[in-house]
Amino acid sequence: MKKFYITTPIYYVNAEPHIGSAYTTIMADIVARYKRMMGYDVFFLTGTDEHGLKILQSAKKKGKDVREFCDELAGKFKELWKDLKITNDYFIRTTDPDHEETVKFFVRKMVENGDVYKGKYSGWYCVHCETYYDEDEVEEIDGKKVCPVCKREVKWVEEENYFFKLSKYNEPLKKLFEENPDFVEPEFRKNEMLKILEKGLKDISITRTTFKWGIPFPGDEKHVIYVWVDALINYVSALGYGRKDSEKMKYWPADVHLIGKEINRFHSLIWPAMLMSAGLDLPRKVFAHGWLTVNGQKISKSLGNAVDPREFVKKYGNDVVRYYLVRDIVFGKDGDFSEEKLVNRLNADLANDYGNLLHRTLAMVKKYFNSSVPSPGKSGGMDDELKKRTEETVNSYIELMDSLRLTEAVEKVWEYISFLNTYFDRERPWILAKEKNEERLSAVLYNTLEGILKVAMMAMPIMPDTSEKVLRRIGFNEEIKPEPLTSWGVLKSGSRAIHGKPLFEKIDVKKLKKVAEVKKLEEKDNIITIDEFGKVDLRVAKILKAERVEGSEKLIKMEIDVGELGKRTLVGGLAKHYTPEELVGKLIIVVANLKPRKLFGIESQGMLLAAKIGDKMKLLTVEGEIEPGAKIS
Ligand code: ME8
Repeated sequence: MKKFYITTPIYYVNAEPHIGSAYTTIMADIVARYKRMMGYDVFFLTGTDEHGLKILQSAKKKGKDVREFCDELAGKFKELWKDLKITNDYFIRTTDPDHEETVKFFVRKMVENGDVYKGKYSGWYCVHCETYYDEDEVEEIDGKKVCPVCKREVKWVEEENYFFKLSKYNEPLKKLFEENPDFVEPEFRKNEMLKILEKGLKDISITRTTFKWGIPFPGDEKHVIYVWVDALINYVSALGYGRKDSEKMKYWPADVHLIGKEINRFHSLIWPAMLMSAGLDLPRKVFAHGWLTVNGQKISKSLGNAVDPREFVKKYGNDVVRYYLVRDIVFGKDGDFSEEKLVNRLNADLANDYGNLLHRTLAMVKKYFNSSVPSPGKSGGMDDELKKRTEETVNSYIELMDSLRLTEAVEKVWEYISFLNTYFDRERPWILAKEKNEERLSAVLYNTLEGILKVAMMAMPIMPDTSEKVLRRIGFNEEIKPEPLTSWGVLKSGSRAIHGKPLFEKIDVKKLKKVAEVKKLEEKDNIITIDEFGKVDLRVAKILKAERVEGSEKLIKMEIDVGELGKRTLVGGLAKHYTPEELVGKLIIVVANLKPRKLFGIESQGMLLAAKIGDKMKLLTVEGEIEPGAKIS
């Protein structure tokens, strides 16, 4: 069996997954499912990138232990992929001990090959991109040096580091690009790489000494391995390279590394050079897709537009989101995600073109053939054209999918759906029924069903649940293999067809816009619903003990009694307004169901309420005596 190995980038666990990471993973899943359908032995890898300064800083900011922080976020990625029905064969984490073993083995190979030396590094560093830059690479905004990719401020770094002789591989890389013109796609992305090679590659620093959150450099444990070197090796460590359990290395080299455009240089230049140094085969292709914006804006947490794909999956269904992404965002180019466009696609392509075709065909099979798939009948009308068109569509679909032109492949399928609708309209089965021309009636319905079978199969990698449903409805219950796609007349006459409900429900775009407008107004006026308010658990609490937090000018640590909820520790910024003695015995109001957070290493289990104006601050309390734990409503 022919093998096929596809990877996504391993995502940083500094934040929760969003529509951008979901996009790459869904596209990779489409390719993986397609290859499996075509009979390949597929290995599909995704995972998380967990070392380096960026992750360490993110964990610290949240007051969390870095390992726990990574566990939590890696879990969120895994969960999301499960919800999105991603069919990855393995999920790698760079904190896995197995990965560490492979990374050390790999780096030792590079050292043995004479490609690593000690030197002094000085230059700019972007923590967000975990990338080194030369003086002529950084940009300047408002007098500050910023990263050319993410535009965040860069830091000056001076360290004694180990270097990798990347410059030694400049010529071999040029040769690789010459001999494999499709090594990097799309072509304009390849040209960007060729320009870098023309300029000439410089050696790169591959270790850090100023923090410890990484894999120790073999032989000199003061250093940790640079996070990108550690991360790239995931593609072979997931297969067991350099370890006892290396039988999965049969999948190497990767057939495609699917990535976003901003990390192309790492995958198309640095990674192949590392592989040459370690004496491993090179990946067959790096495909760098474009960037998604949301309603025309860059996806960013600070803009608050980091779309959670689950929201849309819940509202419209997984298959609809997958279809929209592959159809509307031309694979390889930048594109924009918008709910309105998604709904338009749902209404036009899915409910109208596809759903209606199935619905009206099955309605007639039910009416005239008692829901049993009719016989192929007598050939005539546009039948030959339909067969020719089917063959052409299937052939170009296969060619386009194989060359990762995913959007074009889907377009071809929908052009074919359009043709099937024309066929149905021109052959007018309702007239054939009236005329009692049973032979032609059964032929037209059979052929349309057979066409729908091809559609369902071609759409299988994109909309797996819908395709399964459609196949069941048209009476095709066999195993999915390439043959039913490439040969005509596969449906068995007499099998049971199921009419059922429409495949997709249409959405009223006008209503959707109104809902969005109301939501915007509410957000603007800070209006919340009674349900949202109801989520806040406000309670009366009694302060039992209070003391200043050492090292902090503002904070006071308190022990409070919240009645039925028990005793708790609370940390509040009260030190400039109250002495600890004044606080003891007071009845205060607290938010009792706030997620605990750490302040100065102390876990605060709630928040107290106080009124504040200028420098003045007064605690909220209750009139008269009441038991601690009393609910406020
Ligand atoms: O770069 N549009 O991880 P990362 C499309 N850990 N794709 C997007 C996107 C957007 N707006 N935002 C993110 C890293 N992506 C490294 C990779 S690999 C050895 C190490 C996708 O969490 C896209 O695939 O920053 C991009 O390359 C990747 O997420 C970056 O993920």
